[in-house]
Amino acid sequence: MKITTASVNVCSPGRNFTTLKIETDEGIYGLGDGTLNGRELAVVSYLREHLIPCLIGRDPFQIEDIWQYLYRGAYWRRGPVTMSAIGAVDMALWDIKGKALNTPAYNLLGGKSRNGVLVYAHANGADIEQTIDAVARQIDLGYLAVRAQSGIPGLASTYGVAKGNKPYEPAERGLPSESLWSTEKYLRHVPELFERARQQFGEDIHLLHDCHHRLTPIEAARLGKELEPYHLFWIEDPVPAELQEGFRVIRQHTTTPLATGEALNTIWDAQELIREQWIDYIRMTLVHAGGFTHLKKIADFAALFHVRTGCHGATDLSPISMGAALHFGLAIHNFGIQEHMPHSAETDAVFPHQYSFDAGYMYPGDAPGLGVEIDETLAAKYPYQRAYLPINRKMDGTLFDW
Ligand code: EZ4
Ligand code: CO
Repeated sequence: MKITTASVNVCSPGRNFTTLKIETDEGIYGLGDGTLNGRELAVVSYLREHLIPCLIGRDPFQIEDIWQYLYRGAYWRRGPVTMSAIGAVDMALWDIKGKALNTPAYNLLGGKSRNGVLVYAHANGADIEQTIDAVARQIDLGYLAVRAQSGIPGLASTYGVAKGNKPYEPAERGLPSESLWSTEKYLRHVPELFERARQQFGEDIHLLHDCHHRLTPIEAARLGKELEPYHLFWIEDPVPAELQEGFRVIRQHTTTPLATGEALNTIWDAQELIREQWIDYIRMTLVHAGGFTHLKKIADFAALFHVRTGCHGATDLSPISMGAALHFGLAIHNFGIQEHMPHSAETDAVFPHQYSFDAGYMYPGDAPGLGVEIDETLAAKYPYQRAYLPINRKMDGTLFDW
């Protein structure tokens, strides 16, 4: 089999998605997600100008060699743009191989290690009571694990909290919006939220929280300690993760489990975090971390150090990524949990898929390959629109982490 052509589709059914389609001389094609929220066209250009020309004529079954060719062969390595582009190619190649061998991708990864993929839902509200109501709604839908984010008194807006009862997930069209942040107000508020949540829901439900990179290590240590009585499943991204050693400080002070990695791209970004056992869950995704070929190596390395996966799965990743993540989560042994935000109806219509949710678990389906398609005619009705993630400043105007 040979790759004959490849093309990139960017559509915006509510938000932007980048899809790579690789076609072969046997009529089989594969799809990969290359979406990088707020920086989409950098990946599109990387694919169109630099990767696709290298793919034509290659045997799509030589996945490892193609991966190494694109990664090592560039000389310039790592980073979100490069790794998302390689991730899209890799996903599409696994899709082709599954279709060619007439088997779902999880079988190419070693087969099922479990019956279903535990997922966590998002719940948010303007204040604690509204957040508690939102958690209750997710439990009613059948979720066994829920991430809770609440508005903070004295702050007009914060990460994770939508205006009204809508699902939350930027980017926004137009130039970046700006919000104001106070770590002091945040740290006072969060333990109260989880005290209230445990009173309401008992111990059986898994509760999670995303700090979204906004604390210093010692602040995160304090939060982790104060949350210990409420037995969170994890706190996520307590600090920005460029400084892997920052996690050592947090770890010395708290038994609250730690998760990070949604903004990391290679094993080199996380190897100390994992080897030193400073985290419990690694959140890198197939799309932003070089596809199955690379994430499998990260997961296998993590397994040696009792670190499990907790892959990012917000709605800024396309349904192709979601489907792929479910094959991955079903197959690998050290799976922990998978993030799940349902996509909008428009997005689901553009990307018809085999995956499903039932009673807290998701299932990738048994279609060959990834089991996610794209309706190109419908996609064409939603042209790309520039959008940005928000900017965050401290109360005095200092630019801060969003
Ligand atoms: O902010 O995917 O856990 N989920 C997250 C997401 C990220 C977005 C960035 O594009 O942190 O909401
Ligand atoms: Co996050």
